Amino acid sequence: MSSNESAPLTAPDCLFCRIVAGAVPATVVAQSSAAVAFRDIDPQAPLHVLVVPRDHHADVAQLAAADPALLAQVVSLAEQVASDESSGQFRLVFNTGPSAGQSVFHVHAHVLGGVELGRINA
Ligand code: DGP
Repeated sequence: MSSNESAPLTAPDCLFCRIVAGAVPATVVAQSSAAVAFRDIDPQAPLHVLVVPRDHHADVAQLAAADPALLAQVVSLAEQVASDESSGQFRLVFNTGPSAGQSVFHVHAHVLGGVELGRINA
C-alpha cells in the first residue's frame, strides 16, 4: 500500500510509526499527505528536524528501491521546512545502517541548518 491510500504501511514497535500515528508525542513542524516533519529530541544545530515518510521503510536505500516518488516527497518537505525556518540552505543526512549511526530503523532525513555548517571531510 502506498502513502496515497488511506492507511500507511507500519511496522510493529516502530517509534517513528508511532509518532506518525500520534501515539507518541513530538513537535510536528510540517506535514504532507506522504511525510511528517518533527523536531529532533536531541538537536545538533539550531534547525534540526527529522522528516519521515508516513509509510514504514527501514532506511533510505530500501525507500529508494521501493518508492522513489515517496523519497522525493521526503526531500520536498525537508526543503519546505528549511525555507520556512531558516535560509533555505540545509544539510540533509540519512544515516543508513548501525555503523553509520542509524539508531531508528524507519527512514528519516535529518534536516540541519540555521548555522554555518563546516565542510564534511570524509
Ligand atoms: P539516527 O541516529 O540517524 O537513527 O537518528 C535518530 C534520531 O531520532 C536521533 O537524532 C534522536 C531522534 N529521536 C530518538 N527518539 C526520539 C523521540 O522519541 N522523539 C524525537 N522527536 N526524536 C527522537
